[in-house]
This record gives sequence, structure tokens and C-alpha cells, in this order.
Amino acid sequence: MDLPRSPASSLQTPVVWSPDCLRHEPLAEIWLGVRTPGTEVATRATTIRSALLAAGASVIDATAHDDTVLTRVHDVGVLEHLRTIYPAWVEAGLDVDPGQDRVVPYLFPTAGLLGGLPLREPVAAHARAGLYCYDTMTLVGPGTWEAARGAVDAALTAVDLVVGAQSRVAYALCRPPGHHAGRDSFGGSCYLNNAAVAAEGLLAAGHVRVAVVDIDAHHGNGTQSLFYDRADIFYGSLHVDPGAGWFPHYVGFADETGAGSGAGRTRNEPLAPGSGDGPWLAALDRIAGAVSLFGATAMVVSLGVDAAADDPESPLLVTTTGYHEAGLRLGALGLPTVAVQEGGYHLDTIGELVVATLAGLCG
Ligand code: SP5
Ligand code: ZN
Repeated sequence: MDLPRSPASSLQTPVVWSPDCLRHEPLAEIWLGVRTPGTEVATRATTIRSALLAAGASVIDATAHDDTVLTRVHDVGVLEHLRTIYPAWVEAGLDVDPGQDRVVPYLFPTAGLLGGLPLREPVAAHARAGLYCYDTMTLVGPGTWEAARGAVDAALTAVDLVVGAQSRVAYALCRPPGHHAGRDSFGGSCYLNNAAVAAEGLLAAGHVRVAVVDIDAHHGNGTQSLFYDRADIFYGSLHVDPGAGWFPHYVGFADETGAGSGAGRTRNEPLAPGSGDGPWLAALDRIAGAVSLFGATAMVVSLGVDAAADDPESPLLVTTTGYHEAGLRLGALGLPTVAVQEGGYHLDTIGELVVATLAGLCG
């Protein structure tokens, strides 16, 4: 396929990133009790960045933004937790005894444990580790907070570019990703919900109806939960069927369509494992149609490229041409658009997948 290469046809989308995003080093994921290598590695971001530069994109540093928009998305409690839990872990000596160099919860205060009693805030770091976090795959280390906060700044800087009409489309090279993080919860390699922050940023800047279109291979349970009862934000996602054994397992089914004043403003398109460009693009078209009916004035694209055929974290079989086509079809909506990086774990192809999608998005 034809991708922009020469300066004459260089990628028009401005790329925003923060060097702080490299400071998160998860090292591992505890998968079924087994310590496995981390998949959400810093090299993902540098690989994507190199491919974008090679395609002629201009890369700019994120500018610092205060917590005004961030606290519209997340409770202060989880922000404080992410900022302080690793230092508390080390202060408690848990990196030496038992010798765990990352924050890993062992007990989660689920509804069944609490039995209706109010949630207390334990003092011990090894007990606190289970607050807010909902899996054992999303470890916190020395640079995790700085990286997650840098990703939020990148998303908000991309919003500034679109709102200021410097560009119809802007891309935030966020890492760690965000769409699995909820108001007071984190997991799925996500800590702060960059796409949700972008959506709230667009509203704060005067947009009245924002659509979030999530093309990551996994359902964005965090984004869905944040906006489930909202009339002003539409959430649409196409993803591998969580009922077929894929993360996040409990959320992302077709009968989840919103609640209260958000009724009808959530749209899920679960896809069978093995689905390729045909069914994936057909599902995207249904979501794009819903975005048009909703009357969005701006769009956020949760741009995960892990639906690609070679990706180790999903069984979908989308091609680079498929991702380019998805970009074209979303771009054809003509909306001011902020694209935010989510997943994508096959280092040999993530760069070309992101370039292909953005080339489509900006026409
Ligand atoms: C943002 C994003 O794409 N998050 C994906 C989170 C899904 N992770 C669940 C992984 C489940 C098991 N994977 C086995 C690999 C063991 N290292
Ligand atoms: Zn994913």
C-alpha cells in the first residue's frame, strides 16, 4: 500500500509526546500467579515515534497542564494512590522482604470481602496495594506516576492543537495507555484514562457532543464506565468478544448500551476471535453511523493497534490496509479529532500500523 514517505507527502498529523512516558518500566505482569515479562514496554513508544518521524510527521513535546480536566475524570484518591504507593512500598521495605520490586496487590477489597461495610483505608503498603487496582497485571514502579501524568499532558496538548484549529487531527503518543482505567480504578496496563481526559478537555473547550471511538482490540471498560450515564459523550468500541475468553472478560457486551441520560449512547461491537478486515470494518461502519446520528461535534479515537494480525495480545487479524481504511472512514466524518495511543504490542509492525491509521484519519 501507498504510505507517505517523501517530504512532499509527509504525514500532516501533529504528534505530541512526553519524554516522561518512557519512565514507566512495568518489568512484569503477574499472570495467573506467574511472573511473566511486561508487554507494555517503553520501546513501544520510541518505535512508534521513529516511524512517525520517518513518515515526515512533526513531533512536539507536551506542555504541562494542571489537574482541572484530570480531576473531572478521576477521583483524587486514585491520583494520590498512584503518586504515593511506590515510595510507600519501598519505605516499607517490600522490595527487599519479600523482594518484590514493583507494587503488586495480593488482596482486593471486593464487595464480597466488605459485606456491605464501608471501605477502610489501611495504613500498611502491602494492604493499600489492592485499593483502586483490579488486576495483577498492572504494576506500579518508580516512574509510573510521572509517565501516566506525562501521557495526560500529551492528550491535553493534542486537544489544545485541535481546539486552537492548528490542525483538524492531532495525535497523542500516550504511554502507558488508558482506556481500562475508570474513575477510581486502574488495570489492564492502564493507570490514567488519557482518552477520557481528551474527551473532557474537548467539552471544557466548548464542544457540546463528543464521540469516543475505541478501535483497540480490547474493550475500553474504563472509558465506558466513566461515560455510561452521560448524554454529552458517546462511547463506541469494536473489540474481541470478552465472552470468548478475552480481557476484560466481564464488560464489553453488545447489550451494554448506556444508562439514565446516557441510554443509547454506548455501543459495543464484540467480534469473534479470528475476525479480520471484513467484519472489523463492518463493525467500524456501524459505530461511525452511530457517531453521525449522535451529532458529535468532536471525536476522540482510542487508537490501539493490537487488533493487528501479528499482535500477541489479541486474536483479531486486521491488516495494515485495514487500519488505514479505518482511518479513512473515521476521517470522512470530518470532525475535529484527537487520536490517543492505546495498545499495540508487536514491535515490528506497531509503527507502520499507527502511521497507516493517521494517514487515513487526516485524509
Ligand atoms: C491497553 C491494552 O491493550 N491493554 C490490554 C490488557 C490486556 N492484558 C491482558 C493479558 C492477558 C494475558 N496475556 C498473557 C501475556 C502474559 N504476559
Ligand atoms: Zn488492547
